[in-house]
Amino acid sequence: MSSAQHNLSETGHLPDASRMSFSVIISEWNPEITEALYRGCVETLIAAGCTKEHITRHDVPGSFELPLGAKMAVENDKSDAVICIGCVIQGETRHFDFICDAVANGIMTLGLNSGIPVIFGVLTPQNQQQAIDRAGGKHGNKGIEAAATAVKMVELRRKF
Ligand code: DLZ
Repeated sequence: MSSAQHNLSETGHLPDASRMSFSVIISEWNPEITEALYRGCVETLIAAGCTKEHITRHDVPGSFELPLGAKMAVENDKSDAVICIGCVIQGETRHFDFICDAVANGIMTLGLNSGIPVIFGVLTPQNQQQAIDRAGGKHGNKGIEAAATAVKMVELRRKF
C-alpha cells in the first residue's frame, strides 16, 4: 500500500514512551519539508509520553550523511532508537537513485548490526508537491509515522 492510500499520521495506540530516549538525525536539504517532518516526529514522541530532555537532535548536511550521523548517535547518545529524517526530491539525473539506495541500505545495515532501531523517516518524492502532501499535507506526516515506528520498535526490543 502506498502513502496515497494510507494516511501517514494514523498511528493507532502507541506504547508508553515515558522511559524511552530518542536521537533524531535531520538532513539540512529541503528544510521546509524536513522541519515539518521533525515537528510531527517530536510532537508524536511527546504525546506518547517521552520528555523533551530525552529527545536529542543532530543535523547533517544532506540525506546521504544520515547513516553516518545515525551511527555516531548510536555510538555516543546511547538512545533507545535513532530516527533519520530527510527528503530527497527526484531530479533529472540518477543522483536521486544513488542517494536513496545508499541511505536506505545504510540505515537498514546500521539497525541490523547495532540491534538498535534505526528508523527510515525519509521522503523520496518525485516533486515538491508530493513532499508537501506527506509533510503534514493530505497524506499525513511521515515524521509522525517515523516516531510511532520508533516507539513500537523500542517496545518490541524490550519485550525480548
Ligand atoms: C546533492 C543533493 C541533491 C541534488 N539533492 C538532495 C536532496 O534532494 N535531498 C537531500 O537530502 N540531499 C540532497 N543532496 C545532498 C546529498 O544528500 C549529500 O549531502 C551530498 O551529495 C554530499 O555528500
